[in-house]
This record gives sequence, C-alpha cells and structure tokens, in this order.
Amino acid sequence: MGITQRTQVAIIGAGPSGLLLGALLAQAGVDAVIVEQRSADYVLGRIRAGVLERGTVELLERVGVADRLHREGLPHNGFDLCFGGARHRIDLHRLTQGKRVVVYGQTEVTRDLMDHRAAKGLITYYEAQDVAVLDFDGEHPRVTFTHQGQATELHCQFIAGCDGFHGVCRASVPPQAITQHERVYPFGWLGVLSRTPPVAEELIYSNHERGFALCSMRSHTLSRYYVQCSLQDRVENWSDEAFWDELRLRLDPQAAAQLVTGASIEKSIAPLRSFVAEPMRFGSLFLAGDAAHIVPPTGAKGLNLAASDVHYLSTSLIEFFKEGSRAGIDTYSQRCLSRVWKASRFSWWFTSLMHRFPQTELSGGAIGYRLQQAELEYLVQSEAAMTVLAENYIGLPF
Ligand code: FAS
Ligand code: PHB
Repeated sequence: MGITQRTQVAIIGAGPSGLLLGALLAQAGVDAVIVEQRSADYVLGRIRAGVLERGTVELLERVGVADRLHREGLPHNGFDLCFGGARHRIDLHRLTQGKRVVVYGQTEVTRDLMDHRAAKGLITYYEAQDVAVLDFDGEHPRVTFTHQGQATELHCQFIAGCDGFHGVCRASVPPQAITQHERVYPFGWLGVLSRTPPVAEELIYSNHERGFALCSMRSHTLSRYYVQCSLQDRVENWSDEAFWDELRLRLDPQAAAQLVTGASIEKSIAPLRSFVAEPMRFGSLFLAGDAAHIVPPTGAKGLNLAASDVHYLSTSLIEFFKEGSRAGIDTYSQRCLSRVWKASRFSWWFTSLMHRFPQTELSGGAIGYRLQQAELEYLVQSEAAMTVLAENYIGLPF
C-alpha cells in the first residue's frame, strides 16, 4: 500500500527551472514539492550553461540566492567575435546603455538553489522512479512515483513540467494537443572543462573555415572551451592534445599563442537543435524550460529562457492562489512563447552565422562561408548591427 501526499504545485525536475520555481513559490507561501528522477549529485555533475542575463540574476536576487553569484560571478561588459584571423569586440555595456551579463556556471546556480531549498526544509524527492503525471486535463491532477521503494501518489492543483527535453511531462501530452517545431543542426559541440586560466578576459566566439570555436570560462582558474564537431564524432576520438591543437587552429594568432592548456576534467559532445513545443499549457500542466524548448547554446539563451518561463509561471500561480485570478495562468503560454520565439530566432541566427554548414545547407559550402564573412565584416563596422546583436545577447526584457 503506497502513501498519499498533497501539495498545491507538483514540480517535476530539480534542474534550474524546477528549483527556481520552487524558490519563488515558497517565498510567496505557495506549497510545492519537487520530484526529481536523478540524485542531486548527478544533477550537479552536468556541465551546461555559463552566461546569466540580467533578468536571471534579478530572479536569484529576489529569492535571496545571489550572494555567492555576486561574490564569485564575473560581470562581462562585452565579448569578441573572431574571424579572418582577427578579433573584434562587441561592447555590450556601451551598446545597451550600461547593461551586461554575468559569467557564473549553471552548476553553481543549481547548487545555490539546492542549498537554499534544503535550508528551508522544502520537500524534494530525489531518485524518484517511474514518475507519471495523471489527470492534468481532469479534476484530480496527480503525480505517481516510487521513492526509496515506496509507491507515492502526490495530489496537487497544478503540475509544473520542469523535466527537461527528455522528460515525462511533454511526452504525456496527447499528440493531437501539441505542435512540436524542430530543427536539428548538422554538427555538435565538443566541450572541455579545464583547470587553466581563461585565454582572454572575455568570451571569444570564433568563425573559422575549420569550424566554430568558443572560449568561455567559469572563473579565473577554470576554463570552458568548445569546438564544432561532426555528429559522427565520439568523445573517445578526441585526446586532450587533439582538442587543444584544433582549438588553436580556430583562433586568432594572439589567442592561439596565449592559450594555456591542461588536462580536461570534463569532456562531452552536445547535439544542437532548435525546438519549440506549442502551447506550453495543458489544463493544469505547465511546461517550463527545456521541457518546452531547446535553443542551440551559441546565444547562451537556454538557461535564461528557463528563467523567464519560471518568472511568468510563478507570478501566474501566485496570482491564482493569493488573489483567485486565472488571468496569469490563462495567458502563460502566449506570454512565454512570445519571448521564446524571439530568443530562438536569435540563437538560430547566431548559430547560422558562426558555424560551418555542409554544401547541402542554405548557408553551407564555400559560398555560405563567404556570405558569413561578408555579414561579419558588415556587422563589426555597423553600430546598428552591433546594437541588435548586443540587445539580444544581454537578453530581451521579460
Ligand atoms: P534540465 O534538463 O536542466 O533539468 C531537468 C531535470 O528534470 C533534470 O534534473 C532531469 O533529471 C529531471 N527529469 C527528467 N525527466 C524526469 C522525470 N521523468 N521525472 C523526474 N525528473 C525528471 N544553455 C545555455 O544557456 N548555455 C549553454 O552553454 C548550454 N549548454 C548545454 C549543454 C547541454 C549538453 C545541454 C543538454 C544543455 C545546455 N544548455 C545550455 C541548456 C541548459 O542549460 C538548459 O537550458 C537548462 O538546463 C534548462 O534547465 P531545465 O529546464 O531545468 O532543464
Ligand atoms: C559556456 O560557458 O558554457 C557558454 C558560454 C556562452 C555560450 C555557450 C556556452 O554562448
């Protein structure tokens, strides 16, 4: 015989979306339980995003989880575009009248939110198995799962699907009720984390005829690098030395000469896709973050889009429970998707501009490369073009 629990909001997933939603709801006195299939250590072990928009930082400040971020995060006023063997700085701060981004790893955001949740004594079921979401278009929404061998039924008024791209929530929506738009890119990103000083003070996005490269960081002693790779590539095919050699070839001479290499402490290949599910609400089930959309990481939008979804969802649910208003929940999907599609467009545009595409693709082959060079040469000498890039990179308003 299992156990039955009750809560106002059942949150599926303890990634940034689920944890931030839980923190915002708790602050407003709305009861929420998180159900996560993995262990906390496993969630923390995934190396993902690195750049936070202002809006994301403000949400973390609002729930009192930004102290370490302000101590250890790196405010960045710009980044470099590298092409034709030279670097060109995009001055975000000047182009956006004083705005900037903060470099602070998603792992650290997640850790801070987990610590905050534990300190508040809020319920999170880690390593939950066989999670199912039921009757979300009926009268008795509930979540069933097994936790430490105990069958559990969690009754709730709303379910927040914060369970990522491969989660159970979107998969539980009847196919006729959802439209899924997808573009899979013909390449991946091979990423390396190394305990080495970053090659430069700010990020370097490089368009090279051998392929895209990105020089990022997590701190002054922890660097994060990526090179575009084939979808047929396997991590085991890339020694550290081979990675560093390829990265050097894709950078300008100064960066290549200054690059400090070292042993990789993490190495992985991520596929790139643009994906949007419409709508994002199904009765009492709301999708947020990667459960609803995926963007290619070029524009550093994935984690930040999750934050804006959670902003809209938390305010909507708080309005419902505190004021009895359904206005927010009834407009949730439309408000999210308006921002999601703009960020998806920007991420697609930046990915199309910076990566090598095969001959068969519209922006592929030799002519595609020449057209990219022409756009980059125009962009770095046009105040208007750089302003458009800067506005989108620091994040459109919520
Ligand atoms: P997440 O996927 O982070 O979290 C979902 C959680 O739900 C996971 O903990 C999962 O275990 C859990 N879950 C799944 N199924 C479940 C089930 N059935 N029951 C219970 N729990 C379940 N974004 C950037 O901005 N920059 C980047 O450089 C970047 N790099 C990325 C690299 C990779 C390999 C990936 C996959 C994503 C990357 N992203 C990047 C995007 C990433 O940061 C996401 O936007 C971010 O993790 C979104 O957070 P969540 O929506 O919480 O989803
Ligand atoms: C990262 O540091 O992981 C990172 C930074 C910027 C991006 C993508 C990834 O656009």
